[in-house]
Amino acid sequence: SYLQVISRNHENKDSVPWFPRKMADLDRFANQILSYGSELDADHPGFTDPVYRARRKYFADIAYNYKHLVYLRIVHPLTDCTGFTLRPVAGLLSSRDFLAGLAFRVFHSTQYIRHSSKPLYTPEPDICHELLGHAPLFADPAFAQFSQEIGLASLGAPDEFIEKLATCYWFTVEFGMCRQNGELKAYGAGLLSSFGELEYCLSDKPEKRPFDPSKTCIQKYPITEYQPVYYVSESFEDAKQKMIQFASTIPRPFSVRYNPYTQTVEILDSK
Ligand code: TIH
Ligand code: FE2
Repeated sequence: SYLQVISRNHENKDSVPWFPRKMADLDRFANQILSYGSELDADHPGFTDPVYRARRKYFADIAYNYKHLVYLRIVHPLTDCTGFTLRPVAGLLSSRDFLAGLAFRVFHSTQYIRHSSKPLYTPEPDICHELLGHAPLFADPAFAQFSQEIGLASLGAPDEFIEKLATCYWFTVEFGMCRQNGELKAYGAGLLSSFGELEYCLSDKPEKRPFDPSKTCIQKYPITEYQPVYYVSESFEDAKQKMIQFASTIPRPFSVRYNPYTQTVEILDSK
């Protein structure tokens, strides 16, 4: 069956890339971060600050050694509302691994704080971004479902679709805007945690387009400056329906369903 062709390195192009099937499988991601969270580039505002660097390393080491169920569960309000949990990560994950976490309602989170010399905007996520930006949204049931749909769609998907899903994630979960009672609002975590960009996105400087996954998924975007384009959803419910529709166009020889009782991904044979 296709299960035999699920492999970690995609030796053969018809094989399905490996993906986590149970919660503890997420422990594997710790060893495959793309860069360690305490290695700062020379242009990072904290580069020449030894106290800041020591603290970054302290947090990265804790995250690196984190195992499912070993640490006490934190952020109870999140868990109570939607079952979403935050899991520390020691550095940047690949899009594939990061999105896979969402299928389990697990959000991989940084722990360090931005350098105090640049409070209004930082190009890298930090604890202000995770807690002020992401946590409140993951406590919303419709938004939690929307996020999990992106995660489920990513499991075993071909690389080109991972990139498209990551782009949809960027323009919704990170930089999404929506309408509420006719008013334009920001809900993306990158906007909520950046006082600078929040003000900018609500001005008439950037372009705003309606969220449509099949178009949004190919939009290029900068990662170190304010976004030139934002995508606007009618509601989280509407965004979710559009995502589900888009996910159904991803070629995959099976479909998946999350079983919350066992915290496992079930594979359904026929699509
Ligand atoms: N730019 C955001 C902030 O300053 O809070 C942080 C990030 C959003 C998305 C990626 S990093
Ligand atoms: Fe984020």
